[in-house]
Amino acid sequence: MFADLIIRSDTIVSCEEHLPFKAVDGYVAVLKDRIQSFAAGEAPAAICGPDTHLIDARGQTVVPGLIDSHTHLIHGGSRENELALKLKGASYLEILKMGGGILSTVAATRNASRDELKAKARQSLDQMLLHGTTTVEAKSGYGLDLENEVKCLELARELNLEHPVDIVSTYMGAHAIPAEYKSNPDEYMQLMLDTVMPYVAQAGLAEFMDVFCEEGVFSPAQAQILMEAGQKLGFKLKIHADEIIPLQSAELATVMHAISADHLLAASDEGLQAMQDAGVTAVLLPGTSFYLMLGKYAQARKMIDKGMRVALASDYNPGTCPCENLQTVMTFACFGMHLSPVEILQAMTINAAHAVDRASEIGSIAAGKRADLLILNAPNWDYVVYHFGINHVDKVIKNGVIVVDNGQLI
Ligand code: IZC
Ligand code: ZN
Repeated sequence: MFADLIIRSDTIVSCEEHLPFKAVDGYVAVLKDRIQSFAAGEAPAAICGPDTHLIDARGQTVVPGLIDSHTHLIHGGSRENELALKLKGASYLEILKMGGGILSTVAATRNASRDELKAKARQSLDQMLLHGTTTVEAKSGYGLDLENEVKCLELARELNLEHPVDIVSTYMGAHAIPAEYKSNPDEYMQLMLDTVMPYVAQAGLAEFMDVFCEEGVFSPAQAQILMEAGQKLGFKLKIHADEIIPLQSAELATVMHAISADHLLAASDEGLQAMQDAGVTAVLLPGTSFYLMLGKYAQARKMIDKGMRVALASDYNPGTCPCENLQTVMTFACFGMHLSPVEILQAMTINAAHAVDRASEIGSIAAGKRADLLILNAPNWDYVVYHFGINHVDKVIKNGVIVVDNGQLI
């Protein structure tokens, strides 16, 4: 069968499961939306037909499309007003307690029309794609009530169909206690358990469920109740675990067979070991550590050295990481967490695919997988992390189609 597209490069990093990743001097052949074959050397004549599009990417680097496995994509408004408070020393949880933070974004999201929210999210998806992200996990959690959570999840579903970036949808009603339930949080728990979660599950609006387990937000006991109910409804689980205050949520993630536990700056050694034993992926968000001015990062070096599966994501959200660009996150992962460029690549490709339970479909260059590929203006992968602050993307191929060319959206 003739390929639709063949990319020839001397530096193809396929990102199959385990390090070390060796760059291959070879070709990637694409047929329809899939990788037809990937091998060293020249493409055989048998797959080069008269209509096969050839891209000569020698001198450039080819890698799988990046997967951003943790974002809060759909929201109204922005929170630059918090910057002055933060610079004066107000902490994230203090701002939230004052009714700011997430709750101000909830108000902006509820007040925004569908069209406004969609246009804003579309702009973010464009930025992600331009910087090499081809699949993004997107959490709800700024509507909180039934109407507005459903509004945001339906928009994610529409955008998934309309935009080249694939969206993996997560219901996160357990993101904050809404202002109207401030004095009665149990009633909000009941609203999620009795009404919102069954509706979202029944309508097929989310594949995952996530809980912000944090002091003053949802306790581990509340998180467990929600996760058990979510599991019964068929959601796969994620948890914002041990970000600021240690609450043994890494342990909870393991008990609940979550697909991932995210953040983990304050996770205990036992919790990390339990995650490793149970195969729970650690999703680390160094852009957030930087932006919260925490002066520390999750212990990525230790986690990787002990053999845990680590993914890196943006946490794109209006409060703690207003940044869609995974290449920026690479900078913090390298210079903050001391991860090597290939460890970072693994954490944003195959390991991130595991974090969204899509490892058989995406995350590496292998025959049969989706043809999600980046062609980078860099002579080797290390160069991409080394030369920070610019966009290295030349071309993005999504499902076999060139959607970014010469650094521009098509
Ligand atoms: O809007 O602050 N951490 N949720 C949990 C967030 C950050 C997003 C936000
Ligand atoms: Zn988050």
